[in-house]
Amino acid sequence: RFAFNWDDPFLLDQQLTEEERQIRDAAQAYCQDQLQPRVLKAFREERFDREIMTEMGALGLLGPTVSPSYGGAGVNHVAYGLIAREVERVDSGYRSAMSVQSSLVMYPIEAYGSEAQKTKYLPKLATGEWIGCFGLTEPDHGSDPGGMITRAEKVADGYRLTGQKMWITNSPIADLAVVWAKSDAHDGKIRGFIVERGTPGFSTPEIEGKVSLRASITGEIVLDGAVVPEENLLPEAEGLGGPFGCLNKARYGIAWGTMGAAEFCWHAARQYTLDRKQFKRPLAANQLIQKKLADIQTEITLGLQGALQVGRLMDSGQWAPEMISLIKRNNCGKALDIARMSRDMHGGNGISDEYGVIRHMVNLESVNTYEGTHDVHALILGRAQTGIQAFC
Ligand code: TGC
Ligand code: FAD
Repeated sequence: RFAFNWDDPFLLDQQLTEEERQIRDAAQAYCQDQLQPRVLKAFREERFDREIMTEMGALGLLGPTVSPSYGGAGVNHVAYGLIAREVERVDSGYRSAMSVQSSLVMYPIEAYGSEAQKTKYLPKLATGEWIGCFGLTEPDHGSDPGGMITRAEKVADGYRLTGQKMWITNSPIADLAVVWAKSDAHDGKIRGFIVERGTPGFSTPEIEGKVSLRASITGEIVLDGAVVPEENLLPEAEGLGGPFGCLNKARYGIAWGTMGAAEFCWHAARQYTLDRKQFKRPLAANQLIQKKLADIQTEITLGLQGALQVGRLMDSGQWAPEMISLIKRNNCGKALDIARMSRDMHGGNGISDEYGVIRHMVNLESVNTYEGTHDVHALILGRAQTGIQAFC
């Protein structure tokens, strides 16, 4: 009889290449040695340590799919997913910082930027010397970014940007922002602009009091007539396809990342219920507990297998955005259910931040909402199979 591996039932490890395993192991060692010991305090104090970005940069974890000519590691999508899984095993907030920098800042500069923009920005972003943020959401336009009111007006020396972006990961500490605005000079079409810190009229007030993702820093972007030079327009992106192209990459990473958070909760619940005795025997001896563990194991195994398959399809150029909606939606939703279940299996201890599970649970509430809510991805999938657009 072939041995069953309880924590890797479908032998995911065996489906990876040697290089992918090495990248996963290096990311895991950093995350467990350097991030895990910091996260409790960071979450309690609602604090993001700036040096995490330079540490990640030194290990090649920022913009890992970006070409080495611009400072990236040039690895495949599966390796990027494996990194996201290891970072989010510690905290979704750390994965947020990493994936915004990689997929929402470095990717658009590489995919839509001029040669001068790539040379100027990507190497500094890859090392973490510079931090970037991505401004799409507005106070009155979240799920419906096409309704944005931020405007770019052509002026002699470039573009004047006016508007407000809301809920922007990394913005208070960002050295540059990739901002999406409707441009008068381009028939009102959405265009992307690189706005550097220090530009008059550009400010990034912090949003405080988050109950979720407290180890990640979030803010607004206020554009009060901020003028950027002509060369800061991303030349190769026009329309909503520009920001959505970046979201495809980030949503894919989230599908892997959430499985890392779920795995943390699973392993914690298994160990806790093996160790804790009630009614003179381990909690894990009860059928109800074992059913929960079986459900968790099943969902994580299937979720990881789905993420791996979509990664392989992305690497071979056979992917569609709807595949990403499917795994982003399912893996976020399942991870949130698993974190809640794990919290419950820890009893009263489960509400203490010392055990980590309630931190993952509240973090995953944000992850289920950002990058397209759970229901918005259902509507994308509903449209794809009925041909009927339900959201407007
Ligand atoms: P729709 O008519 O569907 O499409 C408009 C144009 O965009 C193109 N497009 C895509 N292109 C590439 N990839 C995709 N996934 C695409 N989806 C759409 C489409 O082909 C079309 O192009 P064209 O040339 O024909 O004009 O647009 P809609 O306005 O009806 O869209 C509706 C909907 C619901 C699908 C969309 O608006 C949506 O996805 N909403 C969710 C918004 C969202 O995800 N926001 C994320 C903000 S960033 C963030 O949350 C970062 S958190 C990061 C962290 O901390 O980790
Ligand atoms: P709404 O769109 O108002 O949705 C509210 C509810 O209504 C949801 O349940 C939604 O599913 C539902 N709903 C909406 N439309 C429909 C419909 N047509 N049919 C049925 N139900 C519908 N954005 C950025 O641009 N950059 C970032 O870096 C970034 N980071 C973020 C970090 C955090 C911590 C958070 C919480 C958000 C972040 N966001 C960012 C914003 C995020 O993408 C939005 O919050 C998300 O897209 C949802 O938009 P909303 O909050 O306006 O909710």
